[in-house]
Amino acid sequence: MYAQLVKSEASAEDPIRLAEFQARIDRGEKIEPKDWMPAGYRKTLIRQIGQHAHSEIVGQLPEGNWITRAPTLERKANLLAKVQDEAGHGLYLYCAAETLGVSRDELFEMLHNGKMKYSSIFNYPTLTWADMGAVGWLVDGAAIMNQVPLQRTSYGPYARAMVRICKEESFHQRQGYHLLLHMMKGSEAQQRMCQDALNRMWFPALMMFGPSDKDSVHSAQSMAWKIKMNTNDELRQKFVDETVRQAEFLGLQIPDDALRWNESTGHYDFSEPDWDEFHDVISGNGPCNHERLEARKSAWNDGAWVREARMAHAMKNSERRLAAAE
Ligand code: BYC
Repeated sequence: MYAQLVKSEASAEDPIRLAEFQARIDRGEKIEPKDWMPAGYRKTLIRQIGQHAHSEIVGQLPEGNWITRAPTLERKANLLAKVQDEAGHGLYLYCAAETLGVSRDELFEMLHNGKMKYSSIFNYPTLTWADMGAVGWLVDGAAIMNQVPLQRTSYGPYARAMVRICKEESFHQRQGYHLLLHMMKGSEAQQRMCQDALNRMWFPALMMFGPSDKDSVHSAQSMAWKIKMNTNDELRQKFVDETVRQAEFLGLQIPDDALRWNESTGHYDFSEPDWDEFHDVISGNGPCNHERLEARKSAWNDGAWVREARMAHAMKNSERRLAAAE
């Protein structure tokens, strides 16, 4: 459905219309669903918002795995609330994507057949309880760094969805950090578990910001359209600068020998992630890609009866309303 929309828009694009659209973006105006937009703008938004929505619901899986094993009732309640929040974020984002003319079914189909991506980070396993802390601290921390500027993105429904998401992400980040603070006051075995979680998650967290700027395919156009507000490297650097101090406070060591404060730039220097590993993971060959996708596909298939029952109920209701009107 949306493919046809994009095609017809592309054929109707003339330079004056494109220039007017760009002028609106440059003036900082929000673009709303019924406004005219270039086909590429619509397509890029569907790709980014869709990928973001998929990341939220796939992101429930590594943490959902630990709800039954949380060590206290309070931790269990926190984790449960966080995982439920991620489902909510998925819903706001799918709704924002739908305003662009793509249906929820089309988005799920593209997730299931591998045409659309979700964040690379969720293809790594969560092996210990300390991973729940590291996910909150690093993964939600990276998400906040990326998403706070998106509250000012040019597409109205996306910008508005991001406001609530960011508020909730900051609770998520703090619950992760609090969990690690608590464990770091515990036994040596618990402290080792925290360090091990950081060792495994540090570079995958850096990969969440996408390839380095020189290899980023979409950044230049997305920034001109204010779909993205910062480059991948700018946000990665900001994340490193803030996270190093948080690691020091926890008493944890960032697993990077090249990490050091650079007086002249006013930032930390750090090692690049292994980009071959990144490309492997985003092309479907990470440690948990298969498991994650299978879990999403089964959830979709197992829920078919609910969707059918709701459709049947809606049909009956509308038939009743029609009969009453006659
Ligand atoms: N994982 O030209 P580039 C969350 C793909 S947090 C997978 O730089 P772009 C959550 C990219 O899609 C995560 N794929 O792309 C947190 C493109 O491939 P296609 C979700 C990645 O779009 C806690 C290709 O690489 N957040 O939800 O300008 C708990 C070239 O890259 C990744 C968002 O999605 C990656 N890490 O920039 C639960 C935020 N990086 O599409 C949930 C919004 C790159 O051409 N998204 N690729 O096949 C963005 O800001 C941007 O889409 C990115 C990538 C910075 C991620």
